[in-house]
Amino acid sequence: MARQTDDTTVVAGSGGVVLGEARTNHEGRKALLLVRGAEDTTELRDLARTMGITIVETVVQTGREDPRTYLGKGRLEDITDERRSTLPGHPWEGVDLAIIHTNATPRQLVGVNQTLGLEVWDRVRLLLALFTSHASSVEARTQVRIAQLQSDRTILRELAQQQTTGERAGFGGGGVTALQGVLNNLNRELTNLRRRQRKQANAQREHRRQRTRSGAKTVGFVGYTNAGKSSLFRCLSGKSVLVEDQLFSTLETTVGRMEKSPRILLADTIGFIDNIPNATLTAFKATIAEAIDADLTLILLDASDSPAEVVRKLKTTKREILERQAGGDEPLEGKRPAVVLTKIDKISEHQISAIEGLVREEGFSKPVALSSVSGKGITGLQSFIREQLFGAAVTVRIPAPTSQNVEASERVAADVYARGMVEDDVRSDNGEIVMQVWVAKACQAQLKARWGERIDIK
Ligand SMILES: Nc1nc2c(ncn2[C@@H]2O[C@H](COP(=O)(O)OP(=O)(O)OP(=O)(O)O)[C@@H](O)[C@H]2O)c(=O)[nH]1
Ligand SMILES: [Mg+2]
Repeated sequence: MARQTDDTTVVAGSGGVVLGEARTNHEGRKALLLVRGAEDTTELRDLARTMGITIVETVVQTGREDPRTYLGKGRLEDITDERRSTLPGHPWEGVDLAIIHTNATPRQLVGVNQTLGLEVWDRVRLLLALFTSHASSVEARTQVRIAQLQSDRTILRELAQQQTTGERAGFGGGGVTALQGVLNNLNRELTNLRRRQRKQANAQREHRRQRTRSGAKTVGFVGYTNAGKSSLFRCLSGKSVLVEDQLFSTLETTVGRMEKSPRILLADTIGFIDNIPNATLTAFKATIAEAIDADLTLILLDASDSPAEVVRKLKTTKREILERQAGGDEPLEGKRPAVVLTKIDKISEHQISAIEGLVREEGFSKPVALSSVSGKGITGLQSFIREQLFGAAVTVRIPAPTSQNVEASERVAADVYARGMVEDDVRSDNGEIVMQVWVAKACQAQLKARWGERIDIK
């Protein structure tokens, strides 16, 4: 999708709400942040910083949002005047972007763009730009592009609407027909991308099915962006994935085996963020599915967030999982997600217990608390995962074979491997086998029924 065609990159009208496959690197850009009322802008600033964009000034206007221009026409005109009169060295010099703090309507995006003559983003367009610059796999690029085209389409429709009602002059001189042409191209690309995404999702589902058939179990990591999912994944799998102190470093799902437990697969995936419109979120559903439809879903919470924030994120994540399970085609048969508290090296024991209490109040069992940096709690989590998936560990003893059944021991051992997860396998000279195995109660019963005297499970 590095391809850049004239028909997808569209600068709408003068100044331009830039649509389509525009630049992917925004490092070094300067922006004005437009805020209505007393809103907390921390998250948006973090997102901008992640992309290397400097917010040179925050323009705040009290009162209610203007449906057409967000800040109000007067205020926008003041900004334009100030921009025109900036002298060299002024902080506004080189500003080529205005960011609306919240999710704006297409009408507001077009309105602000027309008055300021600057490229305009709202929160969603900022997220999409960030996703675009972080997307490295075909899967991630496909979903990001779908989300972006959907968002562009709403703006094109707004422009078409304004033309029809005479609010706006022709589009790039070509009028309604040119605009329709652009919309048609966009729709065609969307159809192709959706087909591709369906294929990818089917292939992914087939992979999952094969893994299940081979007896492997999957653990999915779900949580907000920056919760520490990739760090934990790296800790448990030894596989290197991108870990960064920035939002949305991970955009696709990586599956790896848990170290020393080859039959346990871990799925690291994209994180959540608040207030993403459904249309945008839908594009990422296939990716998150891997983690949510897992045999065991772990909700990761950054324990160094404030307690109120931890609870809020837990509630949202839980709701997302339940919604997804209800709407999914593979119901989870009563599998309950478990909670993991991350980054406990950053807080005190006292704070950890307080957060554990809050998690339990939300109806979860005691969370596993750990740090991927200090390593504390990691073995605890490994045991927890094995126990959840395979039941408690048992000692399986296969007595030395008698002269009548020389091969039998190997057959029994192979069956144990097939049903459970063998951690330790000691073979004595006389042919006796003793293994440590994580195996579900039902499978233990099957083993006993099948092999009788030839197996001993404790
Ligand atoms: N102190 C401390 N920092 C951690 C720990 N785990 C992760 N971090 C840091 O938190 C930041 C985010 O970690 P990631 O593992 O990339 O988080 P993520 O959930 O995969 O984030 P996205 O992929 O962006 O959604 C990084 O700077 C990590 O170094 C931990 O246990 N302790
Ligand atoms: Mg990650």
